[in-house]
Amino acid sequence: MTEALFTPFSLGDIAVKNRIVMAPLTRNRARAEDDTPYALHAEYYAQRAGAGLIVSEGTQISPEGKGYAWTPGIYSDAQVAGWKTVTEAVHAKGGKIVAQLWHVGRVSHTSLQEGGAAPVAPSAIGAASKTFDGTSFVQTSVPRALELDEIPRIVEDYRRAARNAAAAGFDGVEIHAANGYLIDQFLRDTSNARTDAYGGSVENRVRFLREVVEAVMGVLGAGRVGVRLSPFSNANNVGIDSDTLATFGAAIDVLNAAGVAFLHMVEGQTGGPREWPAGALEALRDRFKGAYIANNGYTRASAVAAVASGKVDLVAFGKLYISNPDLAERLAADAPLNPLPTEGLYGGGAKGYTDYPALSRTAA
Ligand code: 8OZ
Repeated sequence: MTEALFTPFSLGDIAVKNRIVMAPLTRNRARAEDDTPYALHAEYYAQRAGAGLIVSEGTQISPEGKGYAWTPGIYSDAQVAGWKTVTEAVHAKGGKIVAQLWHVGRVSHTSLQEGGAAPVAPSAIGAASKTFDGTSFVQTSVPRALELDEIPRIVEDYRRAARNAAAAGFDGVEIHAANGYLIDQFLRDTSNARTDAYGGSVENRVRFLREVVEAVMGVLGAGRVGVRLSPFSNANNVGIDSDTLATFGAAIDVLNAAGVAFLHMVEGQTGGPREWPAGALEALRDRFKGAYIANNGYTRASAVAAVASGKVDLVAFGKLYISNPDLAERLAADAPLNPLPTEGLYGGGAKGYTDYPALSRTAA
């Protein structure tokens, strides 16, 4: 029998050939002069088009949204042209790909910001986290708090990014609201100390998420928009909200009201232990009405079981997709996997990026 993991599905208006998702992976290989993806990226993503859905690496919606050296953007015409070569290559191989829209907020450094400016965040609270400035890992800079009248400008940056994603031929977008970046910084009371309409109560802290979702949906339609959350993760030292279930329950209610196509959940600590207070993940998962993509430490067996349970619609694999370009095909064949990579993760060129072997037809 065919396990449900290998059967087609529709996330809103995005029809996929299987339930295997390539998770977003920051690889820091954009062209240094203009943060643009190019032919190398097209080859990399096309190699991975056996996934039902690819979520692109985080792509900054504006220069201000950048937090690391050599991450790609989606705000300039050159970037749109670069991404177009990527989406065409993926589509030519029968894959689907959404753009992950990213603003890092405070997880940045003055050396990465235009004019050496301070990064922006809901509040002027620094994160005990590091970023990569192109030479070394450096402590992130203390941000400045956004003025109330600047927030609409950032929402507009998301709207422009959504238009650009459509122009570049993406099948949709994933709004990155996880891992301690800007939207997550607004959600949590550890990083948001605002006293205006965007801080304080849970309703106020989910306001920015709602406005971003509505702006992006207005461009693409809700059926092509998803959101990534990581309620139990302390990624980038964002801090654990004082009432995770209330805050993220309200965030999920925003997604339900908007009718977004999918929720992509980092289950537990990002890239770490699958830990959460008993029942809390399940409560949030079951609260969401659209397609649920589970992520974090899944194996073939646990992914098969999760989708078979009917509680999970798709499973996203990150690390395994680095060294197994044909991961979906290997899982379907129950074939051996290449070992996890130990170098070449961030920065560089083809080495450790597009040079991982696929199974030969005969071996399969
Ligand atoms: C690893 C290195 C840099 C960025 C995330 C976008 O955690 C990232 C990221 C991961 O969501």
